[in-house]
Amino acid sequence: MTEDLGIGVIGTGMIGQDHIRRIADVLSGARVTAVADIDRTRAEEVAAKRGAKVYDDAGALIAAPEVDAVLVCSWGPAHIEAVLPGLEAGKPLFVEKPLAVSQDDCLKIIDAELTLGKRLIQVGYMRRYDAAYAALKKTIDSGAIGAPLMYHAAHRNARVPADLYTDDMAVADTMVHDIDVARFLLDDEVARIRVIAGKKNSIGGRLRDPILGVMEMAGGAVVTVEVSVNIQYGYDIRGEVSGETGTAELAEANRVVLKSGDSFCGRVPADWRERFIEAYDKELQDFINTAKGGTVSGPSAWDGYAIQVVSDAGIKAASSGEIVACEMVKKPALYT
Ligand code: NAD
Ligand code: ISE
Repeated sequence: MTEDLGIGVIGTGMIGQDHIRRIADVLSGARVTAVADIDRTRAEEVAAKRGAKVYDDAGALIAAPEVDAVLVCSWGPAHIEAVLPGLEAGKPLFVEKPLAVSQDDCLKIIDAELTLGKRLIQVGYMRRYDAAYAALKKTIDSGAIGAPLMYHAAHRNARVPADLYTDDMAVADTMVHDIDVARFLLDDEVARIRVIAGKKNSIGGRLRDPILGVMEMAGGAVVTVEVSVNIQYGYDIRGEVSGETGTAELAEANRVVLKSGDSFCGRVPADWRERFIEAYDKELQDFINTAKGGTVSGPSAWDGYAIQVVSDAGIKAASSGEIVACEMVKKPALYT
């Protein structure tokens, strides 16, 4: 395809609008031709700025002739109602995390892709496109620290909406990114998970915050992930791998270190949009480029499924205090 890819966006909330902005103002090779949202007024406002058509539901948008590819940016539980019809129509889909909210639905998506015999789904686990994580992966793969033995991560949000954010979301909405990164950096699947909630941050009200996820990978490496969602000072994402002969860690996210008086300091990003702005740009440019060729790359439906298994186990582990096994179906060859 030489002309611009026509993209239909389902869900025009926070991230839907951010992705529409980047397609229109930053990226190349695509334009937003259609939008749909259960909040029709919101969809119309967004469409008016971009000259896009408005559709009443996912199905109508997917069927529209000006839609070559679809971005699914609605709430997680609504993803499945867009993804299955999208696959049936044979249109490439960029699906924001989570792929779906149950393992059964993830497996239905995998089955539909297997029937097509090619990948049409890229899931929005954008950290794989972040320059710092890519450099960390390259360092591990180079052998510079020997075999990786442990990965320690911290995922700290400045704050979350007290009325909307739940204990389960600390795993299903937030820790899922670190689960993806652990699998990506260590090239392995999570075998077991335990979640510990210790002393509570009084700022979080009823929330169990922070929590610590402790995972054992199939090959034996150990992963720890701190999730704090009311840390106040900013959006702080950390990761360090200990290997047999050395360690490698993400550098600070800021580009400038200010030294003045007897101190030095740098900016902490406000939220994920600031911290991962370039990663979001890269993941969507990759989607546009590959979708034009009729298939996609990046985080796959398998990744979405494997993360869902660990997320479900993590939620169970958090409420029971037990170590919970992460049992997955056999990985189909399409995803190897
Ligand atoms: P949001 O609430 O701001 O927006 C969601 C939009 O989807 C709303 O406008 C809502 O009306 C619409 N919607 C809900 N159900 C719908 C349906 N059935 N059909 C059409 N529209 C529907 O939420 P958000 O923060 O933009 O999150 C959206 C998705 O993006 C979620 O899956 C979330 O996990 C994901 N997300 C990913 C990242 C990331 O870092 N990759 C960051 C934030 C959010
Ligand atoms: C949000 O949904 C995201 O995906 C962000 O990347 C994450 O940092 C945040 O905790 C989630 O709520």
